[in-house]
Amino acid sequence: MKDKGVEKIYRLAREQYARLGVNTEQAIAGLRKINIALNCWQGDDVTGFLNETGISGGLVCTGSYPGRARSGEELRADLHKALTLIPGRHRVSLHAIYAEPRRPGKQRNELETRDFSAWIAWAQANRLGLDFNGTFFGHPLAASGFTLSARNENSRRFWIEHAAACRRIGADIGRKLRSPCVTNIWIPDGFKDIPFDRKKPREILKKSLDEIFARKFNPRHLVDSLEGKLFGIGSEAYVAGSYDFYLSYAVANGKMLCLDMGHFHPTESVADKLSALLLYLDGILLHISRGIRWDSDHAPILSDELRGLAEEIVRGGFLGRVKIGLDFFDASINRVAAWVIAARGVLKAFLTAMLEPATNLRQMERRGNHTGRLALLEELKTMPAGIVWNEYCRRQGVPAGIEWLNEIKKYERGVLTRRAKQ
Ligand code: RNT
Ligand code: ZN
Repeated sequence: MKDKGVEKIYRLAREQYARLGVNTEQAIAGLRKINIALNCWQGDDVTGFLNETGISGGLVCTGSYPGRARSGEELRADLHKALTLIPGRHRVSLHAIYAEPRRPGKQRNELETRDFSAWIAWAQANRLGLDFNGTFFGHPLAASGFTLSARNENSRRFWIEHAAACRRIGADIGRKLRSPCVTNIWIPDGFKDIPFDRKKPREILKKSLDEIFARKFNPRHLVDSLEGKLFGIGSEAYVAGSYDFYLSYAVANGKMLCLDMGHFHPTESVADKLSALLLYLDGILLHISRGIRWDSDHAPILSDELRGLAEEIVRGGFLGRVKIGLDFFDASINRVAAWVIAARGVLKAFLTAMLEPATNLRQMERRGNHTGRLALLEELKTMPAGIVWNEYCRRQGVPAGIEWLNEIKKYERGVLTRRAKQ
């Protein structure tokens, strides 16, 4: 639709919201402040550039859509394309395997900031923040299924050194980009079958983390985060770094906890956890993902689950303490489109959360008017949030509505398909 049309319809939607006591301009201003970290690993099916054994750690990426990025240049070009179709200013989350060392064969425990200099220069040029993740999988020293909780001291040492390298890199990135680099640790450690000793790996993991975090960095440069999991492929019976483990560790040591939406029992609500956790934790990192039947890492969509999460963050006033990252990998659809669908979905979830008549709803609840609360919440579901969204996109100079897909089609014809033929 032409710009004039979008604006005109927006004015009607603004009035409709105003009648409920909602200021759409305030919601638009709030939405501008939200940064989402696009997960770089969606662009190449979690392969990376280090020519090691590739994905595993129980992670599975299915599909063979043409055009997977095979180098830093290709991956950055794809991310750039996606970012032009997502309104607002965002971030990119890297994994250690996306290093581009000059010397081939550089080991993960030897990685240095200069191995990420192309990413840093690109982020500076595009005014993007960067976050970071250690890569504790897809490596011969992770083949036993244990890394930071390994009984084998050689392996454990290697992974401690890797984590230490990641933190040094993260701190440098945060300093150079003047924005704290959230540096996340997720390890695949666990048993496929029922363990006899559940205690030992956790004791070792605690010791390893204590060694890793002994070095202190300026929190304006580096923020550490820890990601637990319920189970994985190959760690069905036991996961050393469980939710309970990391929650306790994070509270005791002032670390950020990472909640991945695919890492809980399917009936467990991540949204409901926030107001409890944030009474004790300074901050939370979200890995926004969509599991279907298991931790399948589908691209996030505007689901009730995602909306519920955004609502909790907005209602609780937690925006300053919750870092929003994407975590999924789907090679069955256009990988660049997947980022756009995911990020636009997340932003729409935040927009609808910001379009709630919070004062009114809070007052009803306080007065015990549960009928009114339910009625109003139902009414909100069919309010014209999509029109406010289109206006926001128009103001940000990003295609409103499904028009963004034309840009992807052009990119697919001009870049991705050609890539696949090379
Ligand atoms: C694995 C974790 C982890 C990874 C990425 C690649 O279950 O979710 O965050 O998905 O780091
Ligand atoms: Zn995750």
